[in-house]
Amino acid sequence: MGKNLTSKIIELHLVSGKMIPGEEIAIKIDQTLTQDATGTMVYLEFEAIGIKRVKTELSVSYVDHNILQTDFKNADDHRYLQSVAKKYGIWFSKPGNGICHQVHLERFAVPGKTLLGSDSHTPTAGGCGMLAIGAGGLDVAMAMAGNPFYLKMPKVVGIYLYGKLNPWVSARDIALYLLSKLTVKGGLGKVLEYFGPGVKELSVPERATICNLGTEMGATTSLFPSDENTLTWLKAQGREKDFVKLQPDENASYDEVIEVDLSQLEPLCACPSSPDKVKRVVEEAGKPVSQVIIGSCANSSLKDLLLVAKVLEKYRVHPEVSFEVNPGSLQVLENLVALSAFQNLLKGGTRVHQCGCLGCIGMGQAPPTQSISLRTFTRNFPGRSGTNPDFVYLVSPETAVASAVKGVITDPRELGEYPQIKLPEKFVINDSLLIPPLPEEEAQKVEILRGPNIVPLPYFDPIPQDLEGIFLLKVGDHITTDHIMPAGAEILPLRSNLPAISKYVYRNLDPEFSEKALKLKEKGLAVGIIGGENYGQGSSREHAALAPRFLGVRVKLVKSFARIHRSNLINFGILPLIFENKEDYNKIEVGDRFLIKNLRKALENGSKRVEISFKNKNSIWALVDLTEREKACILAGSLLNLVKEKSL
Ligand code: MIC
Ligand code: SF4
Repeated sequence: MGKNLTSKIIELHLVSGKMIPGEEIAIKIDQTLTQDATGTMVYLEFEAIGIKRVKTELSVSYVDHNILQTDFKNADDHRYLQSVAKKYGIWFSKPGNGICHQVHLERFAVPGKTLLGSDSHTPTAGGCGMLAIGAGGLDVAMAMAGNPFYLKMPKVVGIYLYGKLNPWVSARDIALYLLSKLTVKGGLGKVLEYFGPGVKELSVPERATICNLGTEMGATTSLFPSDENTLTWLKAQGREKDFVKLQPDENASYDEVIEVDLSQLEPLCACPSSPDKVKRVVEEAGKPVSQVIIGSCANSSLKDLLLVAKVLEKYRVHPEVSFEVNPGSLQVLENLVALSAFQNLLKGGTRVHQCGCLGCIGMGQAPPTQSISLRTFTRNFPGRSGTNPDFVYLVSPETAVASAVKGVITDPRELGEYPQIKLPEKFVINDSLLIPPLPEEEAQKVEILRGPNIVPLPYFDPIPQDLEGIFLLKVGDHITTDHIMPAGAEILPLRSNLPAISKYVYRNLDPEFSEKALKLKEKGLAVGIIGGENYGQGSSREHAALAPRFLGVRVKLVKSFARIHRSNLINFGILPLIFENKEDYNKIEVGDRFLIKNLRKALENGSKRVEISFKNKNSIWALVDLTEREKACILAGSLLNLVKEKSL
């Protein structure tokens, strides 16, 4: 049997380990990206590692999330990030230049290279044939310092595409279809690799939409081959020199194959409040909508906005609807203008925002109470929009604009003939908001600019021999990092201030959590959390590990973990345990006092299970599924401690 493309790229980057699914491997990282909301912490960590200049081929620091400057905090972060980029040899993408994943696809993605990003949607670059993986900030800082990235060798699922999409059905619908099959955890431990005759029907930005949404399936990453369409994209970007043809072998083997007949798909939507609550748009049709937004790293490319502009050539936005556009990048915006399509957006009744994440992460654009908001965003987790409860649907740009003009959820096929969209052979390119790295000599002289909200990381103590504490919170399945560490305009500016942001941990599940946890910490007791399946799905934010750790959380006992969150827990010394017997979940209550005796010894001796005993009930067993490297990290208290111990 031949090799699939994922294995080929991994093989070329393999630093250690065997490429057997489930085994730990380490791969060389060629490029990194950070965004501002995770980036300040990444660079504080990078500074703590103490390297003079990044060791990657290319590293980019984007500012796209925290772009509302309601006081000094976000502005100080931007200034800090720019000065760090200058000092350490990093590209800097200024606020207004666009969403990291869209800009990376346009200006930097290279087929066959590896990319590690401190954002869960980093796999978007898989649309350009890159092996692009989302990770916690510390892993990205380590990669910038020249270390390999450790992960479990994923299974490779081949997604065989054939047939042709019908008019008004688009890349988003392919992803929604897969979400309906795989659900938010179906991709765990897997790479989704697309192949088959249907691949050539999709342009790079369409492929990027599909790869982007693989994150919502829990996939490690998603990947398309690099072919004629990739060359067309790179040529349009003036980057044909970056092109390499990459294909799986003819008879490539996959761990599993899913077939998708593109011609059978129809417009789909993800209903409130999970990306996998997928229905046909016709099933929801007729419900009034108050807000419709085109944006996010999933669906705000030039093709998406040209489609919207074409529709608005003929129709006007319904008077009861706020129709908003957040262009994915400055390049998208500038090309819309150059192609005279921008005018149609304005004439049709669009409210245009700056390029960036905005409402996707609750930075503005909260919808009105008890009303439906349709978005081409990535996730519709409860309350993420900023309004609580919210009723957010995820849809294609086609469905979004059709609903915006009709005022009710509408199957876009009702709009009649599908407009012809042609992307320019050469995009207008303007890199004026993209600052290249300084030469080394000049860079050394740069002073890093900090503001009062940028607080250095505290010391995290090693795990004790006997871990004694209280289970302070019990949650169900599919808890997201938005539940653990909410985002939004109020909280995001605190990303570089751990003591301040930790006050919001689990805020929507238990408003008093942080106070209660700190009290236990003062008494010398550890805090434990009980969770269900796929615990920690969603974003890569390491604050969802860091902030609980700051509050004294030392152990999380769940049925299963999402990949990035699990790594973040380990990086910051929180012990991830799995119920040996899932039924035991029902036996533990909030407030139970627990003891794990001789924990250090158990970890040092390589025990695969530990006993958790209670004062008032029978003890239970939990699985310790940690590699040697991960164990060392937990014992040291954090990966940073470990790195420092090693360099002494
Ligand atoms: C998200 O979409 O949830 C974010 C905001 O981009 C996060 C990163 C963050 O929390 O800063 C992600 O997806 O990793
Ligand atoms: Fe930004 Fe939303 Fe994409 Fe996250 S998912 S990077 S918040 S646009």
